This record gives sequence, C-alpha cells and structure tokens, in this order.
Amino acid sequence: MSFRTVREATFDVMRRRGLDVVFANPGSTEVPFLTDFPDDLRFVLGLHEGVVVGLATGWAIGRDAPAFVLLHTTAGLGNAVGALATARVNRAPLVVVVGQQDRRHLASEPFLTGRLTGLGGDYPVSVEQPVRAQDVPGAVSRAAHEAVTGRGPALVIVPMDDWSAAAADEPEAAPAEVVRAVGPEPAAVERLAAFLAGAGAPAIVVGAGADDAEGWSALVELAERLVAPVWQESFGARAGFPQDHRLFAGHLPADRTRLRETLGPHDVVLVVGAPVFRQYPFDEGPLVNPGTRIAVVSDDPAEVHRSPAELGVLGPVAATCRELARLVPAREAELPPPFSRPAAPPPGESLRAAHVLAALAERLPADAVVVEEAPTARPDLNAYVAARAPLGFLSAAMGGLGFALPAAAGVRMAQPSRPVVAVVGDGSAIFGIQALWSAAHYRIGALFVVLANGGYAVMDRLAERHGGRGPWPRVDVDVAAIARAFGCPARRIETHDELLRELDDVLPTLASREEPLLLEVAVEPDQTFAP
Ligand SMILES: Cc1ncc(C[n+]2csc(CCOP(=O)(O)OP(=O)(O)O)c2C)c(N)n1
Ligand SMILES: [Mg+2]
Repeated sequence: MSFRTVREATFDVMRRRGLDVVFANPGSTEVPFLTDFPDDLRFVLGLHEGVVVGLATGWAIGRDAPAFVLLHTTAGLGNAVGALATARVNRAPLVVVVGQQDRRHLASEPFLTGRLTGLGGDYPVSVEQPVRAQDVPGAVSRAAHEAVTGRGPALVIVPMDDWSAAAADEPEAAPAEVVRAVGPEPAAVERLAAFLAGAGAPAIVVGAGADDAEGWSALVELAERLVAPVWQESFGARAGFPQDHRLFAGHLPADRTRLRETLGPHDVVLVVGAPVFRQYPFDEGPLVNPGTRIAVVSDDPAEVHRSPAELGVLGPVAATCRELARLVPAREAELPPPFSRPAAPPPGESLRAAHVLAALAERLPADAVVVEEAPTARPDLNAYVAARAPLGFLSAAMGGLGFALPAAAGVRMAQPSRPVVAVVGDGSAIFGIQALWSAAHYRIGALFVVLANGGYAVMDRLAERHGGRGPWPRVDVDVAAIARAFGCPARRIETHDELLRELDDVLPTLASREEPLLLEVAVEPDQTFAP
C-alpha cells in the first residue's frame, strides 16, 4: 500500500516556505531524508558544519529569508554551535533540522544517539523535538515562523525513522502565513520627536539593525532634517547609513574614554538599530558625559532592554525613522565638518593591509558586498572602504572566526550578480577554509582577499597591551596552496605592482564571475591596534 510519508509532507512544507536549498553535511541519521532527493530542491554540501551554517547564514542574509540547514546528530550540531551563535547574533533566520538515531531503540542509546536539546545552549530561538513522527512537518513550519520572528536558528530534532512514517491527514499546527504587523506607533514617534525637540547639537548613531534600503533612506531624510552627523556603531555587523553621505561621521571608537570624547559635543544622541553602546575593551567611567541625553530605536527587544538610555522605542526602525523625519522640525544649522578618509599609503614601502584596502576601495563597485574578518585590518577597512549600498558591509556580529569565507559564498549564491569580496586575515581564513571547496564546486564567484601577515597579529598586539608576549607561535600557513587543494583558483601577491595589476584585472569581473578566486597578499603585521 502506498501512503504519503512524513518526508514527503516535509518536502511540501519546505516548498511552500521557500526552503528549497538544503545546506548540509549528512550522516547515517540523515540518509532516509536525503536518499533520492527531489529534483526541485537543491542540496549544497559543506565540508564542516561551521561552514554549512556559515553558507546558510550568508544565504539567509542575502535573501532576507530563512535558510534550511541539515546537521548530523551530536557531532554535527556540536561542530555548528559557534556558527549558530553567530547566526543568532547576526539575526539570520535558519531552520535547522538535526538528525537523531531511530526512535525504536533510542532508549538503549545506540551508536550516534545525540543528547541534542541543550547542545545549542541559549542560542537557538526555539528547539522542538516532535512528539510523534506525524508532528515533524508542522514543527518545520513552526521553525520557519520562529526563525523569522526570533531572527535566529530554530531547531527541529528528527529521529531517522520518522521520515518514512505515514503522514497524518490533518492540518499542521502552524498558520499557512504569518503577517507581522510592523507599522510605526504614532505615540512612540511623538515621544521621539519631543525628545529631539530643542536639541542644540543632535547626533545619530546607526547600527546593523538599520541596514536595509528603507532604513538607509529614512535615516538620510532624518539626518538631513536635523543636520546631524551620523556615526556607525563600533564593531557593528552591518552598516546602517550610506558611508559616502556628506553627514557620515565615521565609526565610533570601542572604548568609553574615546566614546565620551567623540560624542562630547552633542547634547542629544539618537541611536538607531544598535545598542547603547557596543564596546570592546573594558574602560572605566560613563559611556557619555553627564548631560548627554540618549534615545534608542530598535526592533530587537534585548538591544533596547540593555541600553542605558532615557527613552527606548521598540518598533520597526525604518518606518519609525521615516515618520520621525516628517514630524521633527527642520533644524537650521551649519553642516558638520566632512568626514575625511585617509590618503592611500605610498608605494615603495613593504605591503601593509592599508595598501590593499586603499587599492580595493579605489576599485570596488558601489554595490559591492564586503565581508570582513580581518582583526587588525578592520580599522583600516573602516577608514578606506565606504559601504555605499545596503548590505555593503557584513561581519560576524560577535567576533567568532570562521564566518567570512562561507558567509561571502552564501551571500553571493543569494545575489549572484552582486560583487562580493571577503577581506580575511590569514589566521581567520583557516577557521572557515572548507568553504572554498563549496565555492569551487558550486561555482560561486566570490573574491577572497587574504591578508597574510603570518599569524595572529591582533593577539600579539593585545598581549603587548597586557604588558608582555603570548605563548602562541607564528601561524604561517600557505593559504593559496590550501585553496588550490580545495579546487579554488588562488594566487599569491607579494608586491604593490602585482597587487594593483591583479585588482585591475579581477575587480571589473566581480559581478559576472562564475568561479571563486583567492588572492593571498603578503603583508607586514600592523603594529598598532586601537579599534
Ligand atoms: C572561533 C574563534 N577562535 C578564536 C578566536 C580568537 N581570535 C581572535 S582574532 C584571532 C587571530 C586572527 O588572526 P588573523 O585573521 O590572521 O588576523 P590578524 O590578527 O593577523 O589581523 C583569534 C585566534 C575567535 N575570535 N574566534
Ligand atoms: Mg594574520
């Protein structure tokens, strides 16, 4: 007798919810799900689960829609936890199905039994272990809703025998569609307008939560109306404002002393799509000088709740700012001094990250996506390279390495005609290096620029600040050779002339590339690090 299986019912859920690409590294517990996989769904293999989740995260961010991930019991989920945490903090929706041993003998802990529910810790937005096989399709539907609403990974644990069970002929316990009501709240906009009224010298701080076309244009309108300088939050994962706009003021420093100095001239600071204020090294004293008043607007409850501000508005960022721009009176004021970017360092000296970033900045198309994971070079990247389009800048929100290579590939898969460049330290590259195999195999035309300074320069600088030296050795890895071993074309660059020649050659092809390329640039380690 033939009947409809849980597996077939789940495929239908995936089709209906746009979960038509499966990012995976499978094992025996996933074989019943994957064998004779339907042609209309796509399977993408990653060679390590950190990379699987990184690819899916880039894909989800690039499409602004949930991505489907399939992981193999404890070993797979365990390997993926760091990347799932990054997805959560980067607010990327993921539906993560984790395979489990067969229900019929789970009680006796057969080989590969996973203790899975707690393994992702606090990072998943939901974890479901369906009570019956028949509950699996509904759980996958709910996970899609949870992932979008909670903006992070939603896990469903599925024992391997569930897939061949007969599906129930009953409606799923999930709505066919969720419409999230996200209009601006007039009372909230009025409170913000009152807060801004009478500001002598307002400033705006933007962050990752403002990064979309609507957010950028609403903030441009608001900043122009207030004639207010706009800073980008420090260590933000995404850019919240066009960084070539006349009112862009640069990136905030990540310690309290310099933060107080930077915001000192302002009596009122409006923070949008960012926390008040992301810091990196601990520093004594208040975040701002006494007398500086702060309001924060964000759609992330946790971000609002932990912000020391006079007023927190939890709501849609773009729509709230758009209405606010209409309500606040236009301010008569002189433009603040323009933000100036440094000149390119001169040729003739040993190559440094600054040479690479200045040369890239001169050549990058305005719609490029730059994915950053280059610890000591990040300040130079911020100084030289302006995000000029939404999603122009992307990095791991929490600092966990191994994100940039797979995420760049995932974004490029999602937006195949947009130029994508990952700028990655040599140490960082190794954490996500298997992504190069997926990029090569699936012909993903991203450019990976590796800043090869022979080690963990940031760790050396931090140890010096701590008054000594660390026990870690240099990490001199031939990244270009590894790339080639994974099937990814790669070249090593040692001189300024070679650098300019390669970039002149490659940058014009970025939008139409059909294979990845890795350029490993030998650079001197940066001797200072003051983000
Ligand atoms: C998964 C993970 N492990 C370890 C670290 C700690 N860590 C931060 S930066 C860094 C070294 C980065 O080296 P590289 O990418 O070469 O950049 P550089 O410091 O040379 O600029 C390490 C190990 C981390 N952030 N994430
Ligand atoms: Mg390095």
